Amino acid sequence: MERKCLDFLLITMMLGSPHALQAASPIVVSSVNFNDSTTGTWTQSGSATLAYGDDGQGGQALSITRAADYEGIQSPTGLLQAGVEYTFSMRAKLAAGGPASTGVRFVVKPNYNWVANTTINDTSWTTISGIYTLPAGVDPAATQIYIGSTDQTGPYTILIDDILITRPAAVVTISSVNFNDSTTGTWTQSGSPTLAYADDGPGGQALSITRAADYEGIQSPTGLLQAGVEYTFSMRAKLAAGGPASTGVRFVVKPNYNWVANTTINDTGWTTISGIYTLPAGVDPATAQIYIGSTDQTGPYTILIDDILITAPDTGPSMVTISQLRAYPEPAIIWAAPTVVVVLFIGSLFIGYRRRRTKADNIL
Ligand SMILES: [Ca+2]
Ligand SMILES: [Ca+2]
Repeated sequence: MERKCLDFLLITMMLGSPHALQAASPIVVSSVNFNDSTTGTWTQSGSATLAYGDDGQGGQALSITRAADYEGIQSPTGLLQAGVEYTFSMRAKLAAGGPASTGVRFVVKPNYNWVANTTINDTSWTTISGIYTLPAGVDPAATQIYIGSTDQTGPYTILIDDILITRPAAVVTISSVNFNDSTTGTWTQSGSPTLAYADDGPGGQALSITRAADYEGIQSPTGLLQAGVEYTFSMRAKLAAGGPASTGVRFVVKPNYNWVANTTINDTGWTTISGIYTLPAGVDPATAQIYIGSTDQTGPYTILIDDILITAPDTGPSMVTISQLRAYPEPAIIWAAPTVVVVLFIGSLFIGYRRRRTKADNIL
């Protein structure tokens, strides 16, 4: 009974965060440049002879004299997590006096997956780069990356530099509309355009907006944005055939009518429109609203819009909306106080802050 009276925002504290994660600026997982004549957090693999030499850019590179394909250096274990797409890169070169070319790659244990296998030579540095996601069922704690190289007729020496493992930064999806269900989702009509749905190319629907004024199209709910947060706005847009050959399309944020990511689109292909935005100081977040604006031409014309996505950096504990909560099994309240409530879901622990109920809220 008590539970039905609760009205709170929840913050995910442990597992099972229900918000989507999207790519943003990358986070460095491991970086070794050898300039301090150490292998950093990486360690020797096998019985290679390790030394340091000129890296050609004012620092040091690692020299690996190796007699087997696994000999060189290896990362700490447990560097990688499941379900994350990592980017691996390094520079490599053969030392003079050995084979003229060989294959070099990253190898990920325990499955010995090769990543970015690349032929290098003894004349210049080659950048080796590839992406990798742990296979299903692999225990992330058991994973380890080493540098592998192709066996030749005898031992030989490779030079390695600038090992860099990155992962996408986690972001929270604030608003996402793909129109595939022939609705505008949580967004609503702005002005008096004619809205319709059309083929989006990848097998779904896009929104067709026939508009006669620069503000006509669709708009977000109000109160989507918070002060002091850098949001990324993106969408795809295209002009319908038979209208102008190009026009400007952007996001516009009220109440200050800030333009975000103003981009010229055409009627031949989809253009991705993307930009970052932070509410100006002094704007009441509750009044902020995003709409899609477009440049007036000589008369009304039609634009196609798809894949609107508003994201914010995931700063760790994050807000969960009531509608997301309702997708969870019955929660169990394990502790509550006037302003804080702790709720246990299956596999997840949440701490929420009670707030005043508003008309728009759904009650659990
Ligand atoms: Ca270096
Ligand atoms: Ca779509």
